[in-house]
Amino acid sequence: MTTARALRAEKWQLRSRELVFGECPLVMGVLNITPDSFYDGGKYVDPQAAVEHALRLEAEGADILDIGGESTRPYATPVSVDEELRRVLPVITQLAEKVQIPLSIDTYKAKVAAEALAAGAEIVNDVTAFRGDPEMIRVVAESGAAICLMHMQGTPQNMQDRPFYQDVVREVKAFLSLARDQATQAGIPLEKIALDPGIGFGKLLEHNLALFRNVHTLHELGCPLVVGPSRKRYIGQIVGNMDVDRLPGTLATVVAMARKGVQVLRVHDVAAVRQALRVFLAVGGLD
Ligand code: HH2
Repeated sequence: MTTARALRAEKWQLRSRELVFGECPLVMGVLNITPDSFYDGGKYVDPQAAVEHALRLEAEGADILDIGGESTRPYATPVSVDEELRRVLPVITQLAEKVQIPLSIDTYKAKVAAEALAAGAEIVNDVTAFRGDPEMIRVVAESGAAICLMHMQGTPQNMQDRPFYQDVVREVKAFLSLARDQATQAGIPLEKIALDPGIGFGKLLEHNLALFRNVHTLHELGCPLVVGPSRKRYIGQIVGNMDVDRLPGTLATVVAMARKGVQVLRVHDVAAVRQALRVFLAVGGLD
């Protein structure tokens, strides 16, 4: 682990600023403005409720806010560009004035990304790694935005039907390496690219576990790593109870990811994650 960790990227260049990583991961707070997201669906469909929640996440210590207008949970119904824009744009416009931390738009649609960036977002979080919309790579390259490229096998509509890998870590790493190269060839600077193994996206429990255990080997790709462990199914599968509160399991994964040098953790429970990371660090978790 030490060798791979030594290669970890130290910074992520955004449009207007640079994020510098310390020994502890940065926290990306999730704001889903959707009726159907797997955890917070329906809570923040009202723009005012969404803005208030975003301000709360910032006050709790989020370093980045990731705003999404379409659920990517298994079998989710896709939404139109217009509907996605109707959900996210008023919120991004308000937040760009109200928060200090950078805003990320969680979309695979180029038009949604372009408008969100024009309204003040700095990062595009594309769970399809440019495969969802042929225009996306150009929008990102021309805008100067930072990009998070995530691995997914299949699409949200079919990804959990029969996920299959010979060697999940090798295949995810090869996919992310290609996606990174495609981005740099299109003119996106390496310093602006982050990579994400895509926990739960076309993966069975054994695949998610292999990726968590070996995530440090992805540092060799030379980009910051984003990981989204928050409240996902693997926790219920590990403990054998799908209805269990998944916050404790999320916190356990968060500290494990911190040990492996992951730079950004995408989570719903910012205050709890911050507390876990602070205590983990204070009691010598990284010594
Ligand atoms: N997970 C989700 C959505 N976007 N983006 C990245 N980069 N990494 C992830 O692991 C990731 C992601 C799923 O979580 P959530 O947004 O809470 O649910 P939904 O897709 O149902 O809105």
